[in-house]
Amino acid sequence: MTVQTALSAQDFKSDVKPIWCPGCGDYAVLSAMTKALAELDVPREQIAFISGIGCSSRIPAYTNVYGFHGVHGRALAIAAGVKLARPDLTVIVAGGDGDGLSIGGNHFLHACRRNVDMTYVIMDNEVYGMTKGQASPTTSPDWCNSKLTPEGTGISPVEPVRLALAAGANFIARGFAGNPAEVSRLIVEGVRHPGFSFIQILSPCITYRPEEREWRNAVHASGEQPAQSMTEAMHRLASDDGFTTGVLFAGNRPAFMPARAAKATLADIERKFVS
Ligand SMILES: Cc1ncc(C[n+]2csc(CCOP(=O)(O)OP(=O)(O)O)c2C)c(N)n1
Ligand code: SF4
Repeated sequence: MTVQTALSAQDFKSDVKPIWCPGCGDYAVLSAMTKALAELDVPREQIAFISGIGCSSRIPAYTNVYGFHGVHGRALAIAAGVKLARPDLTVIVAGGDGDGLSIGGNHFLHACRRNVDMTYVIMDNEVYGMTKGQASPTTSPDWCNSKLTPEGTGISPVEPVRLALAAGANFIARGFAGNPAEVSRLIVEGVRHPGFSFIQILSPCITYRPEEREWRNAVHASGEQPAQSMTEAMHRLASDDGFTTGVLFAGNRPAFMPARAAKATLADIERKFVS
């Protein structure tokens, strides 16, 4: 890969054609992501885009940067390793609510707490899309999937931004796939903010949750400056309806970076691999 800068959003799209269902919210997230990558103006070879497994986790394949389509629920562990080994890289992680909050829930907590400098995007459709429509941790308790949970799950859903705040994430935002310009801005801000940035993107699964098309009528911009203290953010999020978009919290915790990791050069890492 040659070193280049000042690329357009189109330059960050790969030749691989997405196989998402027509109308899936993830198309808009991809478009917002490539626009954000262009705006960040980081050379392509300096970006690592890491995901788990799920429809949404296919996204790195559709971008023209280094990518790793990993193991279900383990994207954050891989990403933290990449960032600690190569602090010079811009590390972005993406996946679904099932990938990140169910099988990957433990890793999510500790990524927030550890505060490694990377940006995590959850494309939240409140369902397992890839495996044909099971309830996920963000599914509301009364959603009736006739085959699997005919009477709903009856379980309180996880609220990802509240969870992220309680666990220590340093930047928290929410976007909606129907507003890709805002999503793009949130990604840029998340990447530029030091430490662990978490962005929940409400991204409708039109196949298994067609009613999510109505999210467009529910979302509303926060209209406030991001909360800067945890207390203020907790206070605001206590009355959040789950559809407020924008940067919800911007903290000032220093990013985790052990001195030993920051000193390793690419040559050091190569030496370790061959020895
Ligand atoms: C270890 C493991 N367990 C289960 C699966 C099956 N599996 C693949 S994707 C997925 C859930 C996907 O849901 P989500 O992360 O919300 O992404 P979406 O497809 O909705 O974008 C599951 C359970 C798997 N691939 N690996
Ligand atoms: S099943 Fe849902 S999440 Fe998966 S591609 Fe189709 S619309 Fe998107």
